[in-house]
Amino acid sequence: MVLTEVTNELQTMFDNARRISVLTGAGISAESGVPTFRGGGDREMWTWRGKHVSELSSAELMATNPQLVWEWFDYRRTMLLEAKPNAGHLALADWERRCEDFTLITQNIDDLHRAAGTLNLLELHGNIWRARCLRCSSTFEARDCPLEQNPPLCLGCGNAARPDVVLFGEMLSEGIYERAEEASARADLFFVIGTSAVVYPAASLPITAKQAGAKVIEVNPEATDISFMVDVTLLGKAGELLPQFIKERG
Ligand code: BJW
Ligand code: ZN
Repeated sequence: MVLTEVTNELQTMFDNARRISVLTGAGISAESGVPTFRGGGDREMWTWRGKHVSELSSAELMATNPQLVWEWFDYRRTMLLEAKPNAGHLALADWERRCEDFTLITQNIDDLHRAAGTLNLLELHGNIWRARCLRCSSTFEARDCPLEQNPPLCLGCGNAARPDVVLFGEMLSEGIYERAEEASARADLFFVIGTSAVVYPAASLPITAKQAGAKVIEVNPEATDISFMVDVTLLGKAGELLPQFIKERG
C-alpha cells in the first residue's frame, strides 16, 4: 500500500503497537542539510575531490592514506557543526517517550538522533565525533574541528587514531548487529526511514522484522530496493510525515 499521508488506519496501527523499532539512514538528516550518499536524481554516489564515498570511506584507503580519510571526515564534521535535529529526529525522540519498548537503529554517524533526545539508540556504523586508537583500540571523543592534529593521537597510549566508524569492507562492532536483529525480531511495528536499503547487513533488518511478524512501514520520498516487501510505503519527507503520527492523536 502506497500512501502520502498518515491515514486513520495507519494511525490505529501506530497507536496499538507496543513494540516499535526503527531503522534510519541518511535521508532522515537530509532536512537538516546533511547530504545523503545516494538517491535523488541520478542515484550517483557522493563524491569529494573526485573520489566516490565507496573509495573514501573504505578500509583500503584507511590502510594506505589515513590522513586523507581524516580530511574527508573533517570536511563532513565541519558541515555537521551547523546541523541541528529536524522535525523527523524530534518526532522519533517523542515516540520513544510514548512507547514502552522502543529501539532506534541508525546507520547514521552524525549524532543527530542523540542531539534530538533519543536514548535507546544503536549506531550501527559508529559515530563521527569519536576516534579509535589503531594500537590499543580504546575509543575517545574527538570533537575538535578542524582537527588540531591529523591523525589525532590516542589519549591513553599516544598512538595514531582513526574515526570510530564502520567503513566499507569492515565488520560492525561486536554485538551491535545482534542487538539490532533482536530489536527487529521483537517489534510489532518496524519503520524503515530515509535509507536506500542497499548496504548490508543493515538492509537485512526489515526482512528480519517482517519474517518475525512485524508490519513494516517505509518512509521515503522514493521507492527503494525493499519497497516490494513492505506493508506500507509512506511516500514523502520524514520531517513532514513522522510528526503526523503524534499530531493526529490530539
Ligand atoms: C529521504 C529524505 C527525506 C532523502 N526523508 N527520506 C551482502 C550483500 C551485498 C554486499 C554486502 C553484503 N554484506 C556486506 C556487503 C558489502 C558492503 C555492502 O553492503 N555493499 C553494498 C553497497 C553492496 N557492506 C559492508 O562492507 C559492511 N560490512 C560488512 O558487512 O562486514 C562484514 C564482512 C566484512 C568483511 C568480509 C566479510 C564480511 C559495512 C558497511 C558500512 C557502510 N558504511 C557507510 C560509510 C560509513 C562511514 C561514512 O559515513 O563515511 O555507511 S556506507 C554509507 O551507506 C554509510 C551509510 O550509513 C550507508 C547507508 O546509506 P543510507 O543511509 O541508506 O543513505 P543513502 O544515501 O543510500 O539513502 C538515502 C535515502 O534517503 C534515499 O532512499 C532517499 O530517497 C532518502 N531520502 N531525503 C526521508 N527528507
Ligand atoms: Zn591507544
